[in-house]
Amino acid sequence: MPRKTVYTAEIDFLQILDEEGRFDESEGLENGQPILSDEQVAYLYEQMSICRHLDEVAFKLQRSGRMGTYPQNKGQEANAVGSALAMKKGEDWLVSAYRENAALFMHGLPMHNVLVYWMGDERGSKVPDDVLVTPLSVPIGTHMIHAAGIAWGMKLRGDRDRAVITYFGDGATSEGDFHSAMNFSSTLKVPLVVFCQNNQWAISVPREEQMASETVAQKAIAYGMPTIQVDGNDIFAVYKATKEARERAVAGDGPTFIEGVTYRLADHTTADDARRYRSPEEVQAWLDKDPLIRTRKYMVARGFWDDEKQTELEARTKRIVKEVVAAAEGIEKPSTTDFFDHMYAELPEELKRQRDTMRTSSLGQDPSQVGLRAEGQRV
Ligand SMILES: Cc1ncc(C[n+]2csc(CCOP(=O)(O)OP(=O)(O)O)c2C)c(N)n1
Ligand SMILES: [Mg+2]
Repeated sequence: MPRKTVYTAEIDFLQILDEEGRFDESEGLENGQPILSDEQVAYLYEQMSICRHLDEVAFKLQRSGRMGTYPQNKGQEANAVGSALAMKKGEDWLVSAYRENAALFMHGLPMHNVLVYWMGDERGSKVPDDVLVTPLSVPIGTHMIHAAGIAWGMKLRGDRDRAVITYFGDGATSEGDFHSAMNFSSTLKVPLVVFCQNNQWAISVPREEQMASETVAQKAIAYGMPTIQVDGNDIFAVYKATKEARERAVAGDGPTFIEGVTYRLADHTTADDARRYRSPEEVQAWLDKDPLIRTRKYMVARGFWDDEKQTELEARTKRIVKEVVAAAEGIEKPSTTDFFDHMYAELPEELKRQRDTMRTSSLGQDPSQVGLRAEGQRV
């Protein structure tokens, strides 16, 4: 019996706005107009700029001891904003990892929540009830199962015109949870957009060492999921692919995989020094593909952006971020007995005793007050 081919596959790559700011009309127009209006592009540019500046300020906060660890989003903003615009605010759920700040802000997460979280305060995870965003998730891949579950819930309840998007990194695709989420969501045909931010690195492990497959997108083929690779620094390509994926999801056609090819321009987190494992040439090549520069070139070429508008935006961005930092740092200090109050519905007797001891001992006091009292006693 001659062998026969039982399966063949191809992966499309979508790019609409290239790094020179050139626009591909064959993919980028709808009814003769760009798929993103000039107002939408300006809005996304502003969101990316705010996110970028927040990153820079967060880095300084960490370096000056005012924040714990922080993972910069720098370079990956187009993946976040292009996809967030394609999802429906207030209807769809965003289930993210930790490098999609701009998407979360666009869907209503107060910006200071993110800073509070990275300042080590769990109240940063308290998302307002009307914001359909899950808390930041650092355990790699675990949140993807929650995303599949939320989408399954939508399907079981018969929700109309609602979907879920989950974000994760290239490294997350090596986790078992990724595969569980892929399998459940595709077999159950849930309304999910599975969005991989392929930023080429999982801390110090490059993509080529992380996986033997040429693309991340092809992993979805094994799960029978439609899949596409897009230029993740191109807001148009990201928006278009996500919009199509969402349409498929709400039509009942199940999940779609999107690989947004991008680059982590900063260190993995403030606890990392990427210069130890990657070359300046590699970083420079990606700096040239920066989504903000590219979008700005497009706006200038279309005639709705100039240096004056840029200066105005920079001033506005600085003002916004300053207010966000003040809000984050101004939050009421947590009490050292909080963990007793929120762990149990009914606190066991022994723990009650421990809590009360804690409250009356110096350990339970605001450290600055303890210092003052100690000083006073010396006098
Ligand atoms: C379950 C789990 N294992 C290991 C880690 C440690 N860790 C933190 S980030 C990271 C790499 C993640 O890489 P990727 O998924 O590509 O996301 P990126 O940080 O590049 O955005 C690892 C292994 C973790 N947070 N959770
Ligand atoms: Mg990565």
